[in-house]
Amino acid sequence: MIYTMRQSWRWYGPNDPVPLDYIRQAGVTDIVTALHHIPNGEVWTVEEIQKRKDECAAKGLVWSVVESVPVHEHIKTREGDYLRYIENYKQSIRNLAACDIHCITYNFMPVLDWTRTDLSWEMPDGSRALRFERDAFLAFDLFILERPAAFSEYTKEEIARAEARFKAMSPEEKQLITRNMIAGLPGSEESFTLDQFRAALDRYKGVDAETLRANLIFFLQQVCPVCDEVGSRMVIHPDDPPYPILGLPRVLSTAEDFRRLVAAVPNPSNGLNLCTGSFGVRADNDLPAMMREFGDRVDFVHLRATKRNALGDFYEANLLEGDVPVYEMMKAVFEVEQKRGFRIFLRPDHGHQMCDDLGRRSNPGYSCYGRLRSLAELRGIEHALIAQARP
Ligand code: CS2
Ligand code: MN
Repeated sequence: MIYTMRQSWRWYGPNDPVPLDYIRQAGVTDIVTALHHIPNGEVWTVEEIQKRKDECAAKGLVWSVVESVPVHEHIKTREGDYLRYIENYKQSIRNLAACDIHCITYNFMPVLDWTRTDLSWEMPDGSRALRFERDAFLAFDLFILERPAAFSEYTKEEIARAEARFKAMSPEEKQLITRNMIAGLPGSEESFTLDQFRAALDRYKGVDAETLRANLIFFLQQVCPVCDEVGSRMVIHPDDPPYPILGLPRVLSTAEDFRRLVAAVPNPSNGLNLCTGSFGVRADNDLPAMMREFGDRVDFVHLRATKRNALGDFYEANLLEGDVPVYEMMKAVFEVEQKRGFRIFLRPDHGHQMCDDLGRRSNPGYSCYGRLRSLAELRGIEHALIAQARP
């Protein structure tokens, strides 16, 4: 028997411009979604979960992965009502298991989920990509957000470059970058005004990386026993980008970060969502090696390729043209699957806006054709791996 990837696709629910009918035609079997309408910290009830499951089932699709049950900010800083939020989280885990959903994605990034300066960067072929431009990001941090500590965190040269970048920005560009940074990308359930954003950052003043790590460990020590009991797994999504930004601490950017997490919480339910696009922004992350090392705990993989330059900018490239060794990665996934006798959930992560995606509303990164293109390429690679594995 050959174990192959469980082809999955992220769907934002009934408001997603890419409907289930299209997703079905993409040929996937499994849906990755979340109950985005339930406020962060509240319990996901069996009724609400089942309702969403039924919607998927009506189209012949199975909701099997949650991305994400959001972790309330108070759990990350361990203050306020955090114990109640953890109890609620446990209840959501039990309720999801009751509906036969056992793979739960989450992240532990303070304040912001993923961050990009440009959501519609034109590629030479006319398609549009997500991009992180370091000078523009610094310009936002120093001269729009005006975060006081920022001036001591960057070098003189960086500040000078950011200032030049800022001065060259039109009012529209300033507005757009502000919106991209704080208005909330899909998946992040939070959006802010500049003042609210400053207040949210301020809440992390006394929280350094070791404190945040301790808070993550505490959280997992509470929820993992529940997962072990009901046969579920928490899979953490890496930081994006995988280094500190805006003075915020980071705890899941490298292989060593996950190693430390497993050492602290060895429960089998402590798992990883290996997102190649996020980890791949760092040249020191060896993705296939990470897949092999952590394979027993990786139930969910995001495939996407970023392309970085020496300045610290990166953009989301065509799947096979970025810095991510996609073939080697797929090979590692395939090997782990045979070793475990387990089919890993795998989805194309962000794709370009291309063809009919252009000029249509879509959640940034989650257009239809761009992801179809990546999925087709991934399938091709797996198809070849299967052929080679046959006796
Ligand atoms: C993003 C994130 O990289 C990604 O897939 O879409 O929003 C991701 O879903 C979360 O960080 C997971 O908790
Ligand atoms: Mn991802």
